[in-house]
Amino acid sequence: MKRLLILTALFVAVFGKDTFEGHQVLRITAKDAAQITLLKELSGQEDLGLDFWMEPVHESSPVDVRVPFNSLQAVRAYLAFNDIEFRVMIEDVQDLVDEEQRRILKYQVVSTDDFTYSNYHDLSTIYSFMDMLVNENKGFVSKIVIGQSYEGRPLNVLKFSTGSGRPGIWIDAGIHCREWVTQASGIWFAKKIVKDYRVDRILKAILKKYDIFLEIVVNPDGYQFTHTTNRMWRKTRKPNPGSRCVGVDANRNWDAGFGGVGSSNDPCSDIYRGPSPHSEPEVKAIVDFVKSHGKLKAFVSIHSYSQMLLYPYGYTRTPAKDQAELHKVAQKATTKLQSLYNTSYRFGSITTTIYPSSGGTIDWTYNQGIKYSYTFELRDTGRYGFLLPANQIIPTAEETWLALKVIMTHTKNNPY
Ligand code: 0X9
Ligand code: ZN
Repeated sequence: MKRLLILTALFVAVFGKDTFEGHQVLRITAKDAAQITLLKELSGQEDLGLDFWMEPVHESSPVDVRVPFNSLQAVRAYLAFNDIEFRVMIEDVQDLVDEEQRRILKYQVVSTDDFTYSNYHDLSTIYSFMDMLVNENKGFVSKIVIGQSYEGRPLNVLKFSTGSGRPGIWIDAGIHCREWVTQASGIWFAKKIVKDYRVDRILKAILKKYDIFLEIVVNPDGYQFTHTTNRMWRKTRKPNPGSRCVGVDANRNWDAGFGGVGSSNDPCSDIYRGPSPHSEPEVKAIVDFVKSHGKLKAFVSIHSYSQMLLYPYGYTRTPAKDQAELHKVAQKATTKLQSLYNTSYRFGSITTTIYPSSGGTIDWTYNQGIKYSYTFELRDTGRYGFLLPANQIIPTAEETWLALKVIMTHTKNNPY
């Protein structure tokens, strides 16, 4: 094993890429609040380098954590000593990362018909995909640049429109850059829309009244970083003054209960909220767009993983004013989703279904008056987590699309 570690260090030095050799993902099941407290203490031990894929918040939901090889013994001992149950979900994280890398094709695509939707792609390939789609569908698809990322990349939004002066429906993906199935699904949705908008009666009816806006890569700097340097990166890439740690959790950065429960003021935390609301250019760009558009009627922000459809709120236990309606629509959408491949989804408010978390996207959009504000957590439930194999991209996107159409149709049928 020592040789392996030396090799690993060498690999990082030569290729500049973090490796996850020997890292395991453990699923920890806390029995009670006391054990949750013990897990929170564990997560505060920065030297262990733990990466919580699911935060320890309440004993009702398990906690997934990536444990570096060097910390495995200590973590296992800590869990055993405190009589906390766990099992291994991923034996060796690097094996999955390697497999994923092998499948990423580096090739020049000339049309969106040649594009491989069943693969993950790097940022430049996704950006060329968008340009190709726009060129192939002039008059229907256009690209709007809503701002620039911290590192100066364009923040591209695709607009699908068959008329002018219409209200809009917003869909975004990839605010957490390591959730690769979300950007990949976004690409598939874009192509699906251009293939179907003349022939699918449901989509046609939606586009007769609404424009659709799709931001496939909300966090491009982070996405690039997950390809070049650290596959497990979650946050933005802006340095934090006075800290050696980089980045903000863009899903804690919105002005909705900012700084409250389920967020951190520690720049080294993966749920660091940032110095102030909308401090991240990637968030501010959407905020400005939402305000200047003024007529968005549905807002769907796509994450992974855990198979859930969530509505506000995350920062408070107080039910949203429209909870009953949001709940009914979520039920209908998840039923439709399940009808395709029998993928089962839980649904409900963020606080009661996943965990309390403040400063999240859809709490802000809901408070702006966008009633149909939803967050998806796509596949899976933890077998692969953020490393969902590429052969699940298309089925994931297909089933999610059915749910999206339910939400969009409900929005169309219930104008406000
Ligand atoms: O913690 C999160 O940001 C989300 N889970 S994830 O594994 N994709 O990171 C849940 C967020 C719930 N949504 C809001 N608080 N808006
Ligand atoms: Zn996420």
